[in-house]
Amino acid sequence: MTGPITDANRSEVLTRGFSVVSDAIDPAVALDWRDRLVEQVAAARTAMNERTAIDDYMVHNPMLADATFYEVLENPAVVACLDEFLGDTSIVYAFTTSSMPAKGTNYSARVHVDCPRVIPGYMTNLGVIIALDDFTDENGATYFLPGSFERLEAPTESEFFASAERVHPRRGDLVVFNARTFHYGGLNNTEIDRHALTINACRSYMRQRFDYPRMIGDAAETFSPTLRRVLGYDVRVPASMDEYYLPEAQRLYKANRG
Ligand SMILES: O=C(O)CCC(=O)C(=O)O
Repeated sequence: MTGPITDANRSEVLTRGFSVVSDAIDPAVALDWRDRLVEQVAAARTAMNERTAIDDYMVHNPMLADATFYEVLENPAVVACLDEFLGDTSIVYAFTTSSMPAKGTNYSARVHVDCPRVIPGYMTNLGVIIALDDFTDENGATYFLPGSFERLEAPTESEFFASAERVHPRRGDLVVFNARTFHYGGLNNTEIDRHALTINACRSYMRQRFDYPRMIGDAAETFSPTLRRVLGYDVRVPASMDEYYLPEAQRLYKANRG
């Protein structure tokens, strides 16, 4: 196993549902991603309409408008988390950022999970929050309810807040969590927006929120094998018998993908 994940991280994710992986991304790189995200949030807000308003301060698929964000999806520390908890064939279900506006919050400010199913003893989805700012109680550090990932019923707000803990990653740290863990985005009481990138990863045989191979198309010809894997290029489904009988090297759903 490469990457900054420690035994403590592993054990916390498996028993409590979440953990902060420290020093995962070079803070200078995270700062560059932050600057780029600020531009995307501004552009998304300018283009906002009735249907997209629910996602205010949360940008879907930032790599489509700025290819730099593909780096996030193949970052070794991020991929190490996916490999660790979902196996080395796992893929990205969604790549959606989360910014807490100054003196405000976003759609994540509700008791919620990022995965609809519970299979006891088996994680289907992993959340990775990449902190682009230091999270503090003042700027909206996320709340998590320890050990809640096998509950079927959502806790009430009062039950949630009685036992929830806040996470305080620094810029470049990751918050890694079983996506079934109940959590809540905080309120930013400062004058400065707090930014983060969020990835939800799933098992190789599950469907993604977006059909990335169809969305991205031939541009992926030059992508690394890791980037192609996480985007789902190795688990595409044939649309004709010719595609089904393609030679091994060109197979759409590669062998041993789960
Ligand atoms: O940005 C945050 O603090 C929370 C994000 C969140 O709740 C989510 O991605 O589901």
